[in-house]
Amino acid sequence: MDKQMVMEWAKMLMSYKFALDEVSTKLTILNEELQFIQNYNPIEHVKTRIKSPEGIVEKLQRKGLEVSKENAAEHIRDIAGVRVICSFTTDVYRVYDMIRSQGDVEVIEVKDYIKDPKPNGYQSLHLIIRIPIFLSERTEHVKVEIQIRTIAMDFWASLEHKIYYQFHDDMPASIREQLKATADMIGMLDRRMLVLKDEVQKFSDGAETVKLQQFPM
Ligand code: 0O2
Repeated sequence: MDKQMVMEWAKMLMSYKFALDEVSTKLTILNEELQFIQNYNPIEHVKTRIKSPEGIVEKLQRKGLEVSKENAAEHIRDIAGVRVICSFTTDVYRVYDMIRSQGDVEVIEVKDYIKDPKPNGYQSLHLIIRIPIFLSERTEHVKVEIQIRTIAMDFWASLEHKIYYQFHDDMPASIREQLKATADMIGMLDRRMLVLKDEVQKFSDGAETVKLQQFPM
């Protein structure tokens, strides 16, 4: 890359960084508002990352595309990535609903790997959104990939990612099978946790009624 090209790529990546800042702020506002009005926050934590120039070049080459800024912007949709970690599966869809109902967010694609897990067991809800960022002399519309999943799904995906990088496409069948079995356990764990949450909720609703009976308004 010559100096001019490096400058152009740096400028492009800056726009993605601003898009990540915007999405992070949106998520923080939603979480803090729900904490305030319902004493409940659906988001455990948020991680953001910008794909490295090397990662972008590698993905363009893998897709058989010429390495250019234009191709990157058009074909690589996860240059800006946000990972939202929730406690429960219901929170995942709640966060999705809140994101898609924002006026300046355009949802381009949804892949629901929770409803239909990948053959290896991977579960997560993936969105590609486009949001405007307002610069000094123009407005740009930038794509951001958002992965929303539970703590349990994230635990599995992080470990699977490390194991995958050790073997790439040569993963021994026994390891693949064990990973799939653990992914099924993760699904079961999330369903059990949801049942438990509903039961706990019933207890706190009951406690609330008792409190109201003791202190009539
Ligand atoms: P990294 O290093 O996390 O960025 P596309 O990006 O749309 O061209 P694809 O595969 O159709 O390609 O997109 P998809 O299915 O939405 O998955 C994109 C990202 O989801 C991956 O990015 C991973 O972060 C994550 N992901 C998808 N499948 C798996 C999986 O089986 N295991 C784990 N651990 N993560 C997965 P990258 O660019 O591959 O990697």
